[in-house]
Amino acid sequence: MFESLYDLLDNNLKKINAKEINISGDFKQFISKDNNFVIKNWLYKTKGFRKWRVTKLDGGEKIQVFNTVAYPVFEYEQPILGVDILWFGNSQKLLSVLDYQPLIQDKLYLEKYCSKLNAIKNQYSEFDNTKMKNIYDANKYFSPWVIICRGDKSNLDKDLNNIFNLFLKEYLQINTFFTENKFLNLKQIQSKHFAYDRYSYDKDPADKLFKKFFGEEWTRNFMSNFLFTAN
Ligand code: BLA
Repeated sequence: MFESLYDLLDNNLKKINAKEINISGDFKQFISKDNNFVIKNWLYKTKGFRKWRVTKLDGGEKIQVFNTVAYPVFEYEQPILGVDILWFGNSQKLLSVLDYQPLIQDKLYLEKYCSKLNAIKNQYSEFDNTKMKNIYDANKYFSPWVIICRGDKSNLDKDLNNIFNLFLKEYLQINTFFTENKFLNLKQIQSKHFAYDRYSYDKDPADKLFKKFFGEEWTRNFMSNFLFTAN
């Protein structure tokens, strides 16, 4: 599932000359002992991005996940791109979260780098949700315009591809036309990126799933050596 999102991303990565980086076989693809869950990962690097990772989890009817995070080079203060899209087949529920994850909560920074999100979601009313449960702190690495949809099959079929497409295009524009930092210097950017990984490592509810599907040892390795390497 989510092949169309993957293809969209792949096409855009090709356009920006992203190079695929080799990753260990255990991360490339890992299958649970009971054969019910398969996780696949990809890692890229390109001019404006020091790390762009993609994860697909295929758990059949139970769960499908498309997750991607783009870390700009430390020279650019632009937000980190974060996408977490989950389909729960048994309950037929979609959770999709897309954000330009801000490094700081300064109003002018948010306005400059994140406010385009508002224009995107205004076109898709069912994705116009910003309310989070309390897994993450909404004021830490999330923008005021984070796109959240708790929806169903109709949202999945109808709007998700268009939203992802717009979301990606706008974000890549910021990167392509980046000129100068106005809010943070290189050292501060680096430290925010590290803190983002540390924070996400601590908060991401994915590790509970991974432990259940793929075991403690693989999960620990995957969390620190693929998902959140800078923590
Ligand atoms: C929520 N993400 C979740 C949940 C799970 C995952 C199980 C809870 C689902 C629920 O509340 O019903 C699962 N996260 C994963 C998996 C991966 C993962 C399998 O990272 C695999 C790599 N999460 C991110 C990124 C963002 C993000 C980059 O990884 C940023 C956009 C957001 N996920 C995010 C948010 C929630 C969530 C905000 C909670 C939604 C809410 O509070 O309503």
